[in-house]
Amino acid sequence: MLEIALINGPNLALLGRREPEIYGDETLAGIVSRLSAEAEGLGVRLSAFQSDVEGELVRAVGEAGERGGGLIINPGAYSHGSIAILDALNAFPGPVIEVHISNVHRREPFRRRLVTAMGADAVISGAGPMGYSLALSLAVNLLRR
Ligand code: CA2
Repeated sequence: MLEIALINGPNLALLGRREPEIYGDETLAGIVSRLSAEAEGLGVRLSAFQSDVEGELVRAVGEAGERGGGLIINPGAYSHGSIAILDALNAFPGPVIEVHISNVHRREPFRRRLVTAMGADAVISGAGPMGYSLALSLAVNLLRR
């Protein structure tokens, strides 16, 4: 069965607990269980990983690449500066969709620079937690193309 890896970066474990006006009120566990059900409906398997540590995210991208399939990643604040994550995304063999829950273009200017997005096939920003569902459907579509 095809696998889609969902990787979330720093502070995303706080989802649903603080700043709901920016990030919505769904918890990360809620997003993962909703997405797992959606993945099952699409005939793919979802794996999920979250870390606040850059190196662990790099490793998780590499390991997902070894398993094959697609990748949905929200690198959190590392999106704005991590060349290590960018390099890992560039080495990922399958489709990569970068998700930002908030519209980074409507926030502080430093959030507009998306370093890691150079390694993504598509970027979804500002769709709220629903952005993960859009990314799942796109990743599956790209994998089956
Ligand atoms: O919009 C996004 O998804 C971001 O990747 C979220 C990052 C932020 O640094 C990026 O610029 C945009 C921050 C994630 C922090 O998540 C929190 C969730 C709830 C409460 C506090 C932080």
